[in-house]
Amino acid sequence: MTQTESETAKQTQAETAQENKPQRVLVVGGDGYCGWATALYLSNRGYEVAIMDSLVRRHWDMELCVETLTPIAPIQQRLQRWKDLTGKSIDLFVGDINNYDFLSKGMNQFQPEAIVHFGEQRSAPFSMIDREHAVLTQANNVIGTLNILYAMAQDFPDCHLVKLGTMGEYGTPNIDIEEGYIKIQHNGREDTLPYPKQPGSFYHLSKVHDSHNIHFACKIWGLRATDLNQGVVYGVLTDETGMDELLINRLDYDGVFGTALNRFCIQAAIDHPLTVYGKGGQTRGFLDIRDTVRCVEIAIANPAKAHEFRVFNQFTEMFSIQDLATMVQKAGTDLGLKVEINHLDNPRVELEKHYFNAKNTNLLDLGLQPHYLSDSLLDSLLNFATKYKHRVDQNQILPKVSWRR
Ligand code: NAD
Ligand code: USQ
Repeated sequence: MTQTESETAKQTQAETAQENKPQRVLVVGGDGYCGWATALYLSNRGYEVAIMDSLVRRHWDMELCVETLTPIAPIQQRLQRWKDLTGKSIDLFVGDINNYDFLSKGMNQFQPEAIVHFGEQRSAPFSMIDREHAVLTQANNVIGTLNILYAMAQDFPDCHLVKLGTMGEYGTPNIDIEEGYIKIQHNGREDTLPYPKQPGSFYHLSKVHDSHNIHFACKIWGLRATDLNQGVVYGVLTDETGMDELLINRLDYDGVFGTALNRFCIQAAIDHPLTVYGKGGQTRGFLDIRDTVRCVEIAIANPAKAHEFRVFNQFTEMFSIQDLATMVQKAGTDLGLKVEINHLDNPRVELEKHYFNAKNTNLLDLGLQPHYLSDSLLDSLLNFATKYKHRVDQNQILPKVSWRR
């Protein structure tokens, strides 16, 4: 072999090793509901994963005197159990991404090729409690994301940011909802522009502010980012979190952090009437947590290009709240539960009857095979809720936060 041939062979070997090297993914917010399931899923799929989390969500739970239905172990114990079971290590960085020094040091230590950013205050009712909670939500979310953008621009310009946004950024317009952008003709001219945003809480607004900041950073610094506008997530078990009691995921049912379908299943399990707010005609996009983790992997495996700010609507089905309540009632009755539906005065200011037709083809085109809401999933969620129903605090079921002043 000539010297040139041997150098070429070495280079090819190095390139192959590089290609086969597991991708390093930093999961910010990896101690939370979506983040924990995603971190384990990616680790199981061969990615090198690190979790960065301030554990502030556990602190907010304590402040509100609420607890997940499922007893979740401390993050260090969770990770040790994962390692014992699978032999796979997940690095842990405990700290607040609002602290730029902490964030930048952690990123430089781990050297991420992709960052999945779940690390925000994610409850609409929490953000509407009072001025302090609105400010906390927007400061926590907007500054954290801005810090990530600066850290990427400074040291990791090729890293791909996969950011969790929300379908709630769009609100409920009387036209079809596109994926991030809309073609508009105006006075004889045409442009493709960011889709208009009409969010319904200070939390949802924080996501809109994030989206604008990320879009701008991609434009001026050439960063690459995918905004996953996720709908309401339901379910609790994934292949990984179901492996062991110590790996169990959180399942919120309280009036602040609990979300619609999960709440309804737990209410049915404890014989509490389902809490439909107002007429229940509010329609939203929903998805199974097993699809959340897969969507994130799809986004990582198909990265955005430099300068690109890509938006995927991440949900698999649309339901009205009344539809969901009726489905839970039927599934519960079949299991021998007595399930009533209550229509409460709506604590939120939102349309209870409206047009809602959102596009969601981007992730499907990249290979997402959805888990649709089924009787068997509802059965398993109801059985799961029944197993842990002794942990329910009945005082935390009814909504206590009002949007009105
Ligand atoms: P979660 O509250 O269970 O988890 C969020 C995690 O982020 C927590 O562990 C928290 O400690 C951490 N965190 C918050 N602020 C942080 C900070 N400044 N620094 C470091 N860590 C911080 O929430 P979730 O339900 O897993 O949601 C995750 C993301 O997905 C959020 O951005 C949310 O807006 C989005 N999302 C969630 C849903 C849903 O139905 N759960 C739907 C759509 C979008
Ligand atoms: N609702 C009820 N009864 C309940 C709870 C909720 O009728 O007991 C109604 C609400 O009024 C609302 C709808 O159900 O119309 C959804 O409320 P939710 O609490 O399930 O979800 P939401 O506040 O929108 O927030 C959740 C997550 C958030 C995410 C969002 C996605 O907490 O992080 O961004 O879902 S989306 O809804 O698509 O914006």
